[in-house]
Amino acid sequence: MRKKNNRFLLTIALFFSMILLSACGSKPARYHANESLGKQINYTITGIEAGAGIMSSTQKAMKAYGLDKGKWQLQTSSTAAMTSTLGKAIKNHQPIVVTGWTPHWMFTKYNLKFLKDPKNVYGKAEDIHTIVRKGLKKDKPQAYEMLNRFNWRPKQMADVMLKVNNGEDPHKAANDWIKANQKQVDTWTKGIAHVHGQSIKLTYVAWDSEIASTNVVANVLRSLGYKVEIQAMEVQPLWASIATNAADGMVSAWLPTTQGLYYKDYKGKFDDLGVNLHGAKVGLAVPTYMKNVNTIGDLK
Ligand code: PBE
Repeated sequence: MRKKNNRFLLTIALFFSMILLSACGSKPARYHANESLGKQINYTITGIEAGAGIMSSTQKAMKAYGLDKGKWQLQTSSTAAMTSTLGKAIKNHQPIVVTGWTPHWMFTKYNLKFLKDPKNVYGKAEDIHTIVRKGLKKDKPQAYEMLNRFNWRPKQMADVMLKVNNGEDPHKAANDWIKANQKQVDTWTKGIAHVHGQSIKLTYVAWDSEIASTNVVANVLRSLGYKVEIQAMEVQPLWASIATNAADGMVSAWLPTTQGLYYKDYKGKFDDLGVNLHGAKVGLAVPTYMKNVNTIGDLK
């Protein structure tokens, strides 16, 4: 009798815990064009690493468009977590707002749109600059000259990024790209004398765009005879590494808006070699199926 009773209780307990589990594990609802978006996404913008320029720009945008008053929040995470959350949301046709930028494979892989930014908080088109330490020109003139000439187009950077995203080793993806674009690469090195094992250090942030550009540049410097070390770090230390001469250069400066604060902070302590990629873009992005959300003001 007692045994039977126990078994009965156990069955009941199991039954309720299953209900509880399925309730907790239930997916958020699909996007509803005619309901308040804020409610649907818990008033949350899915962001990336804390130090990223796009995060401070987004804080500014939230103020400018009145999203700070009350419930809206910008969630700090990582680029990998953001793209994975984005991928899952799209698979389930759910609403999501992310900090987005191009060049990046997220715009190749998913149907996304930038939200219009009539107040121009994120700036229009962004450029990526090459920044080197003071004194590099004198100490390593050949490397300086190559870094000074380095420039490519968004589509080219995206090609390398997509390969890396598909699992190819960045060093190899960079070399494949160099082989396929040898003519262009030759214009970066033409007439520059080879060195013999001089070392040089480039720093970068491990964003896909910067992994692509840094590996390409590192391999080209290697072809000139340099022993190249590349080191990944957070954004603020990246700028500090150049300003304090701990590293020789970097090709990852998104300007004038995105990393403008760091540029201002360290001004006078680095050499700006100018634009290596023209026409990058930064902002808030949503899947294209979010038909009624087209400008940042629509989030309110
Ligand atoms: N990003 C990608 C960076 C620059 C490269 C847009 C995430 C940022 O500082 O926000």
